[in-house]
Amino acid sequence: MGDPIALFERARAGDRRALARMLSLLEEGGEAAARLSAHLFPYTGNAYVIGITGPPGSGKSTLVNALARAYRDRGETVGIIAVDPTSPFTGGALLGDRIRMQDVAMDPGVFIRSMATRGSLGGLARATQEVLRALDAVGFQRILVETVGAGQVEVDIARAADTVVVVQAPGLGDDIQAIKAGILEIADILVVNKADREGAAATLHILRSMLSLGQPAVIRHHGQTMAIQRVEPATEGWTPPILQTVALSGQGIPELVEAIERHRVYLEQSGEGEARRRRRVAEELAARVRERLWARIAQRVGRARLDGLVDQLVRREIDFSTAVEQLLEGLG
Ligand SMILES: Nc1nc2c(ncn2[C@@H]2O[C@H](COP(=O)(O)OP(=O)(O)OP(=O)(O)O)[C@@H](O)[C@H]2O)c(=O)[nH]1
Ligand SMILES: [Mg+2]
Repeated sequence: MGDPIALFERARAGDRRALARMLSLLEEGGEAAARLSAHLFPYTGNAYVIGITGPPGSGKSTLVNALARAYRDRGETVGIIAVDPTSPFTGGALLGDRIRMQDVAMDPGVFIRSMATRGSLGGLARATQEVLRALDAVGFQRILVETVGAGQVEVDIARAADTVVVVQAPGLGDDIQAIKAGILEIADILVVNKADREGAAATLHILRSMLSLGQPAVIRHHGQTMAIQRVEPATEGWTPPILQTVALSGQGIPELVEAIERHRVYLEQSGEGEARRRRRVAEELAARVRERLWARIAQRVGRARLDGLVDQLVRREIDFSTAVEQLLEGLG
């Protein structure tokens, strides 16, 4: 029971409770988690990951529910990760997600996991990656990751997907302020959800003009908030389509499924998919090394001495290079 490898085997065989326990173990971290993570790593890399991000209340969960149903209709299994950066585990948002996803929650081909921040946001990003890989390893074919596109970490989590769907809704994203947070530049597909609501056309129009990236004049005209060039230049060959959906009724969902498939084919044929995967692996490797090294240094040097160095920096008694040298001294 306690053996994490045995847990993995049971989860792979379809035991949902074993899977849930395995995910909790991975989230907790520590030695058993590291062993488990290493063990399942060779089994990963098969799932197709779709990130769904956008402002609170734009209809992400409803959309995830509708997408999951569409994939189930095609006979595919679906893992869902709902990342909530602020609510505690017992919070309302989680409950809300459960209710909104109730439809698919009863289906054995669907597994839903909600994640909440415990500790740092960086910890959340790492835990999400672990959970994602675990769902991949046990064989879920599609993994849908929902995050609120509020801060850098949420954006980073979404960016780790193969296809990133950015959701807007009328009244939420009508002004450019609401759309600025680096969110458009990660979109492979844009969705104006709640197309049944008033103002959908206006939102669509704003998004269209914001995405007319071929025209730098537009960007300069609006200053910094309009700096929406895509972060990844290698995706130049893909123009993000802008779709309209009514997630509640399912309107526009087949078109969204099709757009995701087109993006998938694009990623494959252009080599961009492989390039993205490499880039993500390299980024995660660097992040993990940084984290470990910093932990080692902080432990070796001790809180008091670290604080002392910060004090000295604040008072300009030493400079950063000197402080870094002192910290790295004797690290080997
Ligand atoms: N009119 C209309 N309402 C919708 C549509 N899609 C979702 N809603 C409603 O909008 C509200 C928010 O939907 P959610 O799916 O929870 O939105 P969310 O983006 O997941 O919200 P958070 O996770 O809290 O950020 C719910 O009351 C939904 O029923 C739609 O297409 N049209
Ligand atoms: Mg939600």
